[in-house]
Amino acid sequence: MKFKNYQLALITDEKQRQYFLGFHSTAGYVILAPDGITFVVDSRYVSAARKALEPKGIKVILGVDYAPLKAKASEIGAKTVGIDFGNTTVSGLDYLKKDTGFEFVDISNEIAMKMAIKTPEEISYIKKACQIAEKAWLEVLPLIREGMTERELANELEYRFKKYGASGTSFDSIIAFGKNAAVPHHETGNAKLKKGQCILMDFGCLYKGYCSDMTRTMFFGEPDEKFLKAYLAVLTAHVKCAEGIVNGMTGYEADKIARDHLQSLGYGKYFTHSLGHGIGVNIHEFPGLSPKGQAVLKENMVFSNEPGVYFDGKFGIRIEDSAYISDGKYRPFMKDDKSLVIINDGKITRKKLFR
Ligand SMILES: [Mn+2]
Repeated sequence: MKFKNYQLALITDEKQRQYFLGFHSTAGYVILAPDGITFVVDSRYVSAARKALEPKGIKVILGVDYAPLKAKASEIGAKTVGIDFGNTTVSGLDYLKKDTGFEFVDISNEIAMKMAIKTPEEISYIKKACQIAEKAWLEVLPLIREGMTERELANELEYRFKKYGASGTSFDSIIAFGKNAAVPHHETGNAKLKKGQCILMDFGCLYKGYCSDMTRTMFFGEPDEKFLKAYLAVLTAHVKCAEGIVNGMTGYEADKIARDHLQSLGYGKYFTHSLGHGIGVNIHEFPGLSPKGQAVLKENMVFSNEPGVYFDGKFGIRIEDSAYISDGKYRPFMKDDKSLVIINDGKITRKKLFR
């Protein structure tokens, strides 16, 4: 971190602690100083933290208050401390000011920018999280049966995440059958799968604290023309983004590739969310690929490409890969070609709609 108008940074957010330390805890705080990193944590974590972090040169202090922060500040003569206002509560900041007497400045943008550019190690973790998610998804396809509930399908998937080395899900899996798929963030429930319904699965897992994010829309039974046309539109929007997103483009320009394409096919008003979001220790982070996305996409940024169309009361389609920019170009972490999966009478077929 470059220190501008502050001399120390205080990191309190759980995911940001994970990012700066490479160590997970539900408590504690991190002090970033020009001469190194300090982690202050209670007795539940201190011995594990020392073992994991001291070999990396991170100092670990047993503590439950801000005394170590005050000591560090007086050691280097710091009066101004940077903190992320985006995840600091009003009461928390108030307490900090009174307790320490320091001045606090917002460093949310600097942190988001730093976290957006991934190291090779971070990319390898996200890649692994994507590989596990994709493998689990391919494995559950033969288990899909008429009458199965959304939750049952979610369970089959999530069990395999852990089986293949993930620590858990990166967010609550969204499994939506039929008209439930028209709600982009449907809450997975007890709906039973019927013939003639689409199956939308939006899921991801966590590997060494890093997220994957993937969505596939399949069909159970025989899809009609309306579904096939819409699927092809979303798939071509996805592929156009994969081919068109390059280093130096803004999030707005990336989103516009999909938006313009869907608009030209008459689906503009059914694409009701943004194209994508950054992915890291958080499932949603900087940069946004949206009509408001002013951020510039850069080498080693990781993000989702997830165009979708939603027809209220009928069905919804979303196709999502996690990807990153390398050598100036878009590189997906998923290997699947996204040809439509049709499950009919216990048989799985892949329908190539173009090329
Ligand atoms: Mn996503």
